[in-house]
Amino acid sequence: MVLEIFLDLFSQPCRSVYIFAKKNNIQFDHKKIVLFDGEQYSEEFGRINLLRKVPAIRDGDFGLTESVAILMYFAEKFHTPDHWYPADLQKRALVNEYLSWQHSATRMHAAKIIWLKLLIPKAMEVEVPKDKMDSAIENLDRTLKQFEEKFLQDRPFIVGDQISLADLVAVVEIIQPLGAGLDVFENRPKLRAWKDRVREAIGAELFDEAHQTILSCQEIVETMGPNKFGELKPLIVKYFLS
Ligand SMILES: N[C@@H](CCC(=O)N[C@@H](CS)C(=O)NCC(=O)O)C(=O)O
Repeated sequence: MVLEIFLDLFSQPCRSVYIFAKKNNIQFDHKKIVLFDGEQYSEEFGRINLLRKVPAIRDGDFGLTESVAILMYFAEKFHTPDHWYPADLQKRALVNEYLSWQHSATRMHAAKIIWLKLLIPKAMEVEVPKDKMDSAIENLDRTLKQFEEKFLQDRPFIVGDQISLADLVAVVEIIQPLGAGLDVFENRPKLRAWKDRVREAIGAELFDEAHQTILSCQEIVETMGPNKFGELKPLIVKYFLS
């Protein structure tokens, strides 16, 4: 049975799984889930992931969710080149260190920007108080500084000279604010140079294809009808603004 991967490329964790699978020639059936249309709440998708989140996979009878777990499963199952998830104990520990840190840092703070700067004000037409936006930017700035100083230092990639799962998971998150028009690479030459190296290591064509949806997000929002997000709107607004 062919491997099925459930994805919406608007989502950062989905992009990491998509890029990793494509880059490593892993054959899969791409099941598209449109989050903006609430497809994660369908009965059918509930059978794939009770948590109603993408990415998720079905590999025969086996189901798995959580991008980091999926990436590690692919690395082991398909014996991808060692640099992605090194066998060396300490190198692997450094990849794990970043993957553990990012949940409450890059993931949390970069993801927030697109909601506060674009989706809530433009797609939901709800005003975002200035102090909320300012504090989100402050948190992102602090996180990116920590990323550069602790995880990147003066190395080409997070774990030395070659790209690993840590760089892949990092880059998809760090790019997300660009979708709302916030260029995180401006005035951050070290971060930009790292992003360019990651893009080159992945391959520009695949990298750009995977990021096409998020980088067109401002245009996508323009074409959305007034009732986008429907009954989820109050929940989303409460989550981000209260
Ligand atoms: N920790 C999970 C996060 C997955 C996640 O938050 N996915 C979001 C898109 S980025 C989602 O599916 N959201 C749908 C919803 O919450 O309704 C992972 O890394 O896979």
